Amino acid sequence: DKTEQAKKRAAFQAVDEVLSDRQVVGIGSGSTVVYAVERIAERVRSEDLKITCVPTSFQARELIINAGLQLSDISQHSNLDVAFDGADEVDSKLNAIKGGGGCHLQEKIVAHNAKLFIIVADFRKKSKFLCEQWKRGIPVEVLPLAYVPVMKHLKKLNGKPTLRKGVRKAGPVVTDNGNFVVDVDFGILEPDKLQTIDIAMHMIPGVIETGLFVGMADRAYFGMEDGSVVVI
Ligand code: DER
Repeated sequence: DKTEQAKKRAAFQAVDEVLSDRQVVGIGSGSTVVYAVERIAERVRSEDLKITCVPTSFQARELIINAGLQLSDISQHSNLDVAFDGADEVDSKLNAIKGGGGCHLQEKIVAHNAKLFIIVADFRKKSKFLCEQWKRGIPVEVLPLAYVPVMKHLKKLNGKPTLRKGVRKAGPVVTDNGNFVVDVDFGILEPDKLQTIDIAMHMIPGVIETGLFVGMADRAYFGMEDGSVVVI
């Protein structure tokens, strides 16, 4: 369908333009990055590239293994050449909301330690401001024992926090790191407000990481509905 084709075109173009031999590559989480891994594996085989992959989640680790790519970790490769990842929404200044899949903690660590952080997404993620289209709030990874006071402090920041519940699992979602996810709605977020909100959330003891990727992305590839790919 249109969205899957858009994801694939964005991911393939990003990999074709950025991937080169002997790189250490961060592999993000979600459904769009699946196409990036598909293209990386294709190029590794056809061009005999030496690529080392660092995962950002259990899902990413499985993707790397199943694609037959070289698996490593952030301890052995803490200076990545590039990280490819999806996003829930990207604004015109390349700020992003991530964590829709509950994997933003490891994604942010990998993105922060990559020379180039590349977002691949479909047209639904391209916005002027954050939370214009993405209406599920900012994902925040929270220490389980502290989630009640953390929710209280997020409300004091004028956020509307919701503990993310499992779908086919009773009780809250538990991340790959054993923590909870709280989604916080702050309404539409202009770029110049993001840093302040991100820092304020980080100051709450028990908040482990937020899904606000402020000024972290170097480039974003969007697969558009008309079949084109827009790069910002
Ligand atoms: O959870 C995440 O951060 C994912 O990268 C998510 O934001 C993108 O998932 P998608 O590619 O399935 O839309």
